[in-house]
Amino acid sequence: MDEKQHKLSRRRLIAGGATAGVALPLVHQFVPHNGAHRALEGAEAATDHSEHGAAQALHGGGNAGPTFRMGATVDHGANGFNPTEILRDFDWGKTTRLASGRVLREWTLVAGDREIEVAPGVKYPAWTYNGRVPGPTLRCREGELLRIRFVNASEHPHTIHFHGLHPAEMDGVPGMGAGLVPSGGETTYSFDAEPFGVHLYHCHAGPLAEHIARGLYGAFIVDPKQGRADADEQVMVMNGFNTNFDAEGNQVYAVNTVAFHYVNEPIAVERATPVRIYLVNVLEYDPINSFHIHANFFDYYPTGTRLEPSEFTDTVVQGQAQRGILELEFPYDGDYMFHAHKTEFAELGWMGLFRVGGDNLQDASKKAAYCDVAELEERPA
Ligand SMILES: [Cu+2]
Repeated sequence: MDEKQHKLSRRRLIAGGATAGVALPLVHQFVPHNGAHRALEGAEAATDHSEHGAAQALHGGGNAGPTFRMGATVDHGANGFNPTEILRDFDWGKTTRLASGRVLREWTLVAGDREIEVAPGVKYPAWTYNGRVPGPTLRCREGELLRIRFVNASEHPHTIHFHGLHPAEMDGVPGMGAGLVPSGGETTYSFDAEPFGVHLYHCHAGPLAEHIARGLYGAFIVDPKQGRADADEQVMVMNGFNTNFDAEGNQVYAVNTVAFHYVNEPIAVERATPVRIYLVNVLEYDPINSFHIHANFFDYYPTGTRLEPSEFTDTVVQGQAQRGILELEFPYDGDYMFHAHKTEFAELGWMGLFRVGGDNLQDASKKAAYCDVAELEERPA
């Protein structure tokens, strides 16, 4: 394709949401091959705001700047959820003690249809659990009895399929137990909380790929009986949006739905303090996803089902429905990127920053102190 055509396509991706409410009519293959992103709206904004430091300057998207407009953010109010809140929002449900002494933990999940903004100006007609994507992070403790009332307020039939150990009739798939729950219908899933680990739930109606891709999924965490050590706990659901509905890859990638959200609002963490990330990959239409942290390493517990880590690394790869727990501490203050090390995904939104130790490194004078080499003394070689 020629450059003009190329640029037009990219512009449609970036600004297309201005036409709002409809899927973006762009051709997927234009996206991954656009290595040298031109000085579109985004790059200009990044240049304008360069004095604000790393959050803007380190953005993906090639030399000229980001893929999406920098400085712009989505309307979290209209979306009805904010990824900064989703990050540390664990839904423990409502508990009662049964006569046997056992804990019964209950939730209600309501499926619905809702347009959400997944990148600045990019609207997507999502299907949601409890009005958000990802759905609520359901959290419980090993051995409890769980009961999930599912109400289908969407116009389409859906289910909830949980990963975990349970009888076939509680599996949330068509043709078994309650099977497909029609629009306006409801059912209740009930099973034991096992095994401990980080799991997920998602709709299992067909066509399955679309029912997942539209947003019907969430993290499901079962704590070990003895609990886990104190940490700054976070949940990251890696997802994407096939905004042109061709079922070939995605045009927007993210953790917790909104492209570049944690670049615009870095995740504040304390130095030398344990951080535990429950990482889940639900990405549809792409075979793999990954998580990479800069300038640090983490202990990795695949599926979180063992108490000893399998690996000490800075990068982990997950296929769809793979998940795990990452434990790490940040030894130094500053801003540290994390992103898919499938760099195509990073440039299309799957990127964020941890901000360690507050805003001190965003002070422009401090930055100049170590960036400016002009005043260094000359010395003989
Ligand atoms: Cu569904």
